[in-house]
Amino acid sequence: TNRPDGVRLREHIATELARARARTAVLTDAVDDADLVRQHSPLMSPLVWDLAHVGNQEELWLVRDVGGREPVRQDIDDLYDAFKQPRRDRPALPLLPPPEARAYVSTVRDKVFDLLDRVAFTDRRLVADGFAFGMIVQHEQQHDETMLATHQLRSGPAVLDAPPPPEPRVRVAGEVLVPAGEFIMGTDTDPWALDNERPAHQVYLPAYAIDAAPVTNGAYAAFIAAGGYHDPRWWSAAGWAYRQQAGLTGPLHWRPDGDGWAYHRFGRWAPVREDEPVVHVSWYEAQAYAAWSGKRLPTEAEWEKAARWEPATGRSRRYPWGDEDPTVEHANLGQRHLWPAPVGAYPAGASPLGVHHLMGDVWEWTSTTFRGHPGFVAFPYREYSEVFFGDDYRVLRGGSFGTDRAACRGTFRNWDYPIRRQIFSGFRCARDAAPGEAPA
Ligand code: AVJ
Ligand code: FE
Repeated sequence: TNRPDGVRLREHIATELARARARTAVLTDAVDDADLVRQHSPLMSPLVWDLAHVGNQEELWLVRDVGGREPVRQDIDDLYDAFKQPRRDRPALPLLPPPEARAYVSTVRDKVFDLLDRVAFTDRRLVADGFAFGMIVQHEQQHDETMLATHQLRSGPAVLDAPPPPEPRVRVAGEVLVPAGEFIMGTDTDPWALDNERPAHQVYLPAYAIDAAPVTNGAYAAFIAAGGYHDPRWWSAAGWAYRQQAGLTGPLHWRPDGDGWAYHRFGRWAPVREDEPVVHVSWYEAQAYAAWSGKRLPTEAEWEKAARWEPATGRSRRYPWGDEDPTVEHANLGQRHLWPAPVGAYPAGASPLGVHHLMGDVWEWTSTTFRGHPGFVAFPYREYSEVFFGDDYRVLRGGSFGTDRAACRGTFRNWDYPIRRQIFSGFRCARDAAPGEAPA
């Protein structure tokens, strides 16, 4: 393995910790203190809870566990335990007020930088390759994405700004045929991969076709116009019940606008652009669209093979374009832009078979329920992923415009309830290949 030496690893960790904290600051300094303690939706925490929770997890795992240091604030552990405090109840808790929350996270961070200077990256699994630090970087970035979704639900004038995503550079349409065969799913070697991405294992898939791009707003609007939200034929029983009870008529944050639709994003209304991937749809809506179009959602394995399988060698890559970390040329990630890029904007991010927009833009729903890969071992704690295994959650892949590159790769797995749509979720469709079907 090309394990970086201690100095380079320390520098890398310091950079990633600082990058995450700068983003947390953007998200929490953009609004005033009254806004930080407010709950913008019962689905979300007040932003000030996310802030102190990020610091508390950093204290638990790095200061106390890796460092063996004295607690900074043991008295607040329960308040910031996501399992003890349901989201809807968090605003009523005696939370640290914003100035104290900021002071707390910065005290913890100072101790972590002190620890980082001294820690030995031994073979102890928690510290080998800087894993615990990488886990905490990813944790903060994941909460930053959650806070970005909270901003999207917030009412009031816009407070976040970013340049628009790039324009299309190539035409991308139709499907890509993936031949039958084995591929390696998951990883044993990515140093900061989380427990649910491990171990690497061989999976055989029959031939299938997968969309070259995520389903666009234009295609999704055609489903709405064709009466898709009023025809139970396309919906699962649970999906139809949810559609009826919630009164769904289109993606969250859309409203009719003349002949078309407008999309509310971070405090501003904009016309829905036809060539952008649709975002803010639930798994149930994605499944209904797929059925209406004569297809289905891809399985998680189908998504990963399309994203990682290298036909020339049979090996699996870290990303669709290769093993190098994402750059701005590859994918719309990291809150660099505040909405999905139009299809064809990232030709450098395509897979060898020509599948585009797999990383970034929108999280993609798959048909798969969240479970451990064969040989899964919970690490370092059952509560990161194992307690969510079962039939309740569906897996999402690929990351959105709000996902940082530290928390996104070809093996990275996200999960949520099939009714959820406040997340930056979209999808693409797939189908079984016809017998003898050859690439178009
Ligand atoms: C992997 C995005 C589902 O936000 O619930 C954050 C990540 N775990 N804190 C979540 C997570 C603990 C998790 N998701
Ligand atoms: Fe968390």
